[in-house]
Amino acid sequence: MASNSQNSVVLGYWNIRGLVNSIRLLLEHVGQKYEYQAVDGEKWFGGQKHSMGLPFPNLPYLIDGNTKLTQSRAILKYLARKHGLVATSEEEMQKQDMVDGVLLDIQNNWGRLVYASEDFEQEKQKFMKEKVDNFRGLDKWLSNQQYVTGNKLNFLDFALLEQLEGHAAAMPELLNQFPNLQKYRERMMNLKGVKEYLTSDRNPEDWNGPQAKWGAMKM
Ligand SMILES: N[C@@H](CCC(=O)N[C@@H](CS)C(=O)NCC(=O)O)C(=O)O
Repeated sequence: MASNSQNSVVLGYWNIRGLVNSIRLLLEHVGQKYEYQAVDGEKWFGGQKHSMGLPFPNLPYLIDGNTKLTQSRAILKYLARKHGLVATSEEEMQKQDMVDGVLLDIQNNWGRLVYASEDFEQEKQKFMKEKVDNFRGLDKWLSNQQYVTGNKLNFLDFALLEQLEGHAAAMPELLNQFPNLQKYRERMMNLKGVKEYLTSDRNPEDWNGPQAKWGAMKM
């Protein structure tokens, strides 16, 4: 079956924000219908994982007709191409690739902090002193453009928004020093569908898997 934006797609993941929420934010913004499958751990590891025809079985997964994808960035980029949210000029593509790397660095630091901290409160203070260069860079980057690749919305804006939401929830003080990021967050929040989703009961309450030191899924 051909992919079509009118057809509903299927998105599966745990019932947490984790790696899936930037994808959901994009879907909600463009108004793409989707069925969200909150996966059950016993079923997933008990057989579902290897029964779905996924070439690299993992979570999140996306099914759109014959298209079956895993890897959160691959899913986000696929949907971005489908809905025209990718860079088109060479200059935008350079910005897109660079910001993609910056956001993955932020995601890795975040993952270490929330999953591997011995003492979360202590590590958080250290994090706010030592791990903010990329936030400082983005604050400057966004001083003269509305979105991360210029003045046209890009799929990475949903990835950045979700990261800002997580950091703001875990350490509200962090964003106080970055006025452009605060304005950007407000701008993103006011995009069609975004605030509606984030304040709806579709948006999972928990941020991370059950083993996390912050925002852990309640079992
Ligand atoms: N690089 C992958 C990482 C995927 C991943 O680690 N998924 C975790 C949740 S965040 C999981 O529980 N996967 C299910 C599994 O390992 O079977 C991505 O970006 O999608």
